[in-house]
Amino acid sequence: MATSLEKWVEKQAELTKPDKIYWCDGSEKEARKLIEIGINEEKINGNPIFSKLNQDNWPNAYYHRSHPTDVARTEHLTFVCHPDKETAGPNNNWMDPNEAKAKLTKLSDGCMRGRTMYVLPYTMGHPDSPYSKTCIQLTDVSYVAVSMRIMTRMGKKVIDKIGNSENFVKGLHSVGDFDQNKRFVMHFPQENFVWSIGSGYGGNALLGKKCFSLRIASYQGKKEGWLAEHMIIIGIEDPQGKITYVAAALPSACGKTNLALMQPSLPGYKIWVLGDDIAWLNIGEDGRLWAINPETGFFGVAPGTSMKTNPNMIRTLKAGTFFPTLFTNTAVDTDKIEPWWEGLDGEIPKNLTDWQGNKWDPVSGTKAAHPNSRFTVSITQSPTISKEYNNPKGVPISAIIFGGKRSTTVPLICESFNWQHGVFSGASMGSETTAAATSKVGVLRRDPMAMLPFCGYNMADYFKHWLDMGKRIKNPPSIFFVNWFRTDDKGKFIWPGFGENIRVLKWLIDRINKKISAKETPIGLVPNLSDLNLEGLNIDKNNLEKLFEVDSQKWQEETEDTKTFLEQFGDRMPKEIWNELSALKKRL
Ligand code: OXD
Ligand code: MN
Repeated sequence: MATSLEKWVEKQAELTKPDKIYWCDGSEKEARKLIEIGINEEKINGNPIFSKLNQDNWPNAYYHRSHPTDVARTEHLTFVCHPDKETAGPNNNWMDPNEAKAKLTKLSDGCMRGRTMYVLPYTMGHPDSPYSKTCIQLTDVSYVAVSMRIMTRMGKKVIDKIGNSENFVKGLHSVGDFDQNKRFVMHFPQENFVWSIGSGYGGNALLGKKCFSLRIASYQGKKEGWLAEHMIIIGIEDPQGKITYVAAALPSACGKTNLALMQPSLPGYKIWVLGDDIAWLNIGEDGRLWAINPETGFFGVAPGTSMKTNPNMIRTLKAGTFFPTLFTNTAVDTDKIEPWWEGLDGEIPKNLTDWQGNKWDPVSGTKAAHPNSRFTVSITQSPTISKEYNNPKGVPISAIIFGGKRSTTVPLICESFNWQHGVFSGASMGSETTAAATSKVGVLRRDPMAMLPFCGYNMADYFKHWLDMGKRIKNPPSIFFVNWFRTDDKGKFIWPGFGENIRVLKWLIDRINKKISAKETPIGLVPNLSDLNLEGLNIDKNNLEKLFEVDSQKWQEETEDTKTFLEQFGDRMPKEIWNELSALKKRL
C-alpha cells in the first residue's frame, strides 16, 4: 500500500508530468551525481546548470548562472493564501486559496515534462530537536536539490520518520519556463504547503528557507506559542571564556552574515556562529527563550565579502569538505576558472566573464558580478561554528538585537527600556533598501523586525504575539537596536564596522551583566562614551558624538513616518504599540 507521502508525490507528478521521479537519499555520492547531471544534462537558457571551478583554490566549488530575469526574491509575485485576507494582513499579497490553486494548477500542467522530479526529504532543525519540522520538497532542477542538501538536513531517514503520516511540510517547486509572467510563490499556511513556479532563485525556490521557515513557520509559531524570526544566532565569548548568546534581526544585505561570522578586533573576544539568517525561538523548560537555527548552510551575498570584511566566510568558502560550495551569478575569472566579485581581495583579474556570461569590460561601468550574486555553503565548514550548533535544545538567548541601515537619525546602539518598548522599536524599524529583492535600492522602507517580506500573517497580530511572548518568558532578553551605517557630513560611514563591531557588542554584554550604567535619551539608553572601548580607533570627537546623537526634530519626523506606516494595520494593531508611540512623542 502506498503511503500518504507516496500518494501525494504521485498526485503532483500526475499534474506536472516529469519524465522521471528520483527520490533523494541525501548522500555524498548522490550530491556528486546531481552535480554531474547539472554539468552534463540539465540546462537553463541553453547553459549547463553547473560548471566546475578551480578545485585547487576553491575545493569542491561549482558555478551556477541563473536565468537573467531570475536573480532575486520577487516579493510582488509572492502570496500568502489564508482563507481570509485579514489574516494575511496588509503586509502580504493575498489570494484566495482556491483561486491560487486553480491558477497554479493551470500553470503547472506538464511543467516538468522532459525533466526529472527530485523528491527531497529534509528536516528544518536537528532531527532530535523538539522544535524541528519534517518536510518534503519536490523540484525539477538539480541546482535546487544540491542547494537544499547544503541548506537543510536531508536524508532517507526523514521518509521513515514520516511513515504513513500526513504530518509533513509540503513544497512543490518547478522552474517552469522561467517566464516572469508565470512566476508565483504561493503559501498555504493552513496546509503547511508552499507552491512555487517559474523561479530557481534561492528565496523563491529553496522552499525550506524563507517560504517555510519564516512565512509558514511564523504562522505556526503564532498558533503554537513560539517565534520564527529573520535572525542570526551567535555566541559572544569574552576574555574570561564566558559565552553570551544573542539573536539579531537585520534586513537583507545589512551585514547580517558579516556579523554572524565576525572576527572581533578586540583581543580575547570570539564570535561563535549558530546561524546567519533564521532563528526559531521557543520558551524552554526553564522558562527562558531558547534559539535554534533550522538551517545548515549560508546562502550569502558574495559582493563585498573579502578577507578584510569577513575573513571567516572566505575561510568557510575555501574549506572544501564533502559538501559542495556553490557560486551563483558571480563573475568568473576565465584564466583561473575562479569565482570573482566586486570587493574580493586582490587585483581585478584581467579576463572576466560577467554574471550573464559575457566578456566583462572594466570601463563599461557595469558590475561584473550581480549585486545579489550568492554563495551557498555548509555552516559545518565554518572555522567559527559554535559547539552548541547541533544541540537539539538550542541556546539560551540573553539579548535580541534589531538593526537597520540608516545614514541618519538612528544611533550606533540603543537599549530599549523594557520588552514592550523593544517590541515597539522593532515594529518601527526602517532600513535603506538593498539588492536582495527586486525593488528600488536606497530608499527608506519600514521593515518591522526585518520580517516585512517574511511574516506569513497580519503583522498587527504578529506584534501582539511578540508582546504576549514577553509576558510568558522568564527574564525576557534585553532588546537593543544597532545601526552601523550612520554617515558624516561628507556622506562617509563614521563607524568602521565589521570586526570593530565587537566594541558595540562588548558594551551590550556589559549592560546585560549590569556592569555599567547608560545614558537615558527619549528613544532609549545609549552608551556613556567612557564605557565604550575606542582604543586604536580614529574617530574625531564631533563624529563620535554624532554616532549617538538623538536629534529631537528628526525623531519627531521619524515618529510621524512610523505612525503612517503602523496605521495601515488599523484596529488590529495592539494598543500597547500606540501607547509606546505616544510615550515616545511625549519624551521627545
Ligand atoms: C536572504 C534575504 O536571502 O533575506 O537571506 O533576502
Ligand atoms: Mn535573509
